[in-house]
Amino acid sequence: MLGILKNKFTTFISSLTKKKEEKEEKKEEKEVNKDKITEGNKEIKEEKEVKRDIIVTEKEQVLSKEISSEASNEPKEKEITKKDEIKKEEVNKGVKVDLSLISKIKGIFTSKIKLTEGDLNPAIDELRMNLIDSDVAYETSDKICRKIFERLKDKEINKNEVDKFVNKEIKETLLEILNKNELNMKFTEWAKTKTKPVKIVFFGINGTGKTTTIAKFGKFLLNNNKSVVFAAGDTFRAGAIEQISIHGEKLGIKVIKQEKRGTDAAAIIYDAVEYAKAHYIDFVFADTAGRMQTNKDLMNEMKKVVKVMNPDLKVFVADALTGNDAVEQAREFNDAVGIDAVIIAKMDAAKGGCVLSIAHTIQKPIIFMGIGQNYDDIREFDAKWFVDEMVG
Ligand SMILES: Nc1nc2c(ncn2[C@@H]2O[C@H](COP(=O)(O)OP(=O)(O)OP(=O)(O)O)[C@@H](O)[C@H]2O)c(=O)[nH]1
Ligand SMILES: [Mg+2]
Repeated sequence: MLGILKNKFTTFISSLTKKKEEKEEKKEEKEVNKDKITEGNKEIKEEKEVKRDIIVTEKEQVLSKEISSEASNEPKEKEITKKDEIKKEEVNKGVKVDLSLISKIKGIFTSKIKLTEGDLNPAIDELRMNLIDSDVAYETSDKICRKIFERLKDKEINKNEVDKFVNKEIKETLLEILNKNELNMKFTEWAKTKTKPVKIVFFGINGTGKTTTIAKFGKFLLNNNKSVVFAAGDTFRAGAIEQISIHGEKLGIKVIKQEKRGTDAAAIIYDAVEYAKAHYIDFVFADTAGRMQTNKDLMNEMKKVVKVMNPDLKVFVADALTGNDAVEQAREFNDAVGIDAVIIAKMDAAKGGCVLSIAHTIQKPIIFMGIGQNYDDIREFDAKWFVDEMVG
């Protein structure tokens, strides 16, 4: 599901690591060449010195022979001492090479590298394009990239830990975006802080997955030993009342409804809340008609529902497949009634980028994800899990 996004981040990390490695290799190559040149120069110099010493020794010998007519052992001794020195130099030369080798090997494990602006810019530009390609809105991609750039710029990192470091910084950046979460706890924990019945209304445009999500969410609560009642608040679309009734029947959940299409949605939802109070039911879920943010009448109906129901949670159901449109819709619904939380449906079929965009744009918690068409295809949103899935 998040494979594509994951690819983008791993490409980014490995491109940075590779770039750094290539640079380091070139640097090492240059150093080795420099060493070779220095070593060569040294050898030439030493050779010259040895030659000069030998000439000097020969000259000394001639001179000493000239000065003293008596045969003396001195020049021979001198010759032996010189030979020893030459040998010593050769041994020293060998030790020097060994030492530089050891320090080089050690350097591979300990030396640090710096991620410069020059290293980062092309990789960040590519990451930005890749995120946009994965349905992350431009604004959000840019924000993520700028944050990552600031975190990485001029950081000194152990050479063999570049990928680990970059990976950690990306994850922290994404968590910062996703953790703008006022629920900030598991849904069931949050629900315990509310008085019974906990009232939740679901909004969104046509076909995003509201009714299916209500059914799956209801099943989730039943699994957690909670009771729930549905309000058939979509009185606009033909077949909507029947659709939620069928779900209710299959799951054994009571549905409060008016058979007649066009009935006041707020009145049905009010009845459902009264029913829950009278029967000590834990939750009331109100379905609503799908609406375009441009449809004034339906948007006004939504405001009326909010006024009458006074919900504990106004949930926006986003369709992950609509990418950037979902972000725009979330913003407009939020402006109209103030969204408290988001459920992202159809994540099983989407690239997943809209999770980041919605969290960043409306700064509201994502509480659940729809991951298929069966009742059990819903999971509580966990930012850490999501980020681990994305970045690896
Ligand atoms: N693959 C997949 N399909 C989903 C998911 N959630 C909902 N759907 C499908 O999306 C379609 C629309 O779902 P509904 O629940 O009817 O959407 P709605 O928002 O209530 O639509 P309206 O009532 O017309 O506004 C259905 O075919 C669902 O099976 C999901 O998580 N994954
Ligand atoms: Mg519906």
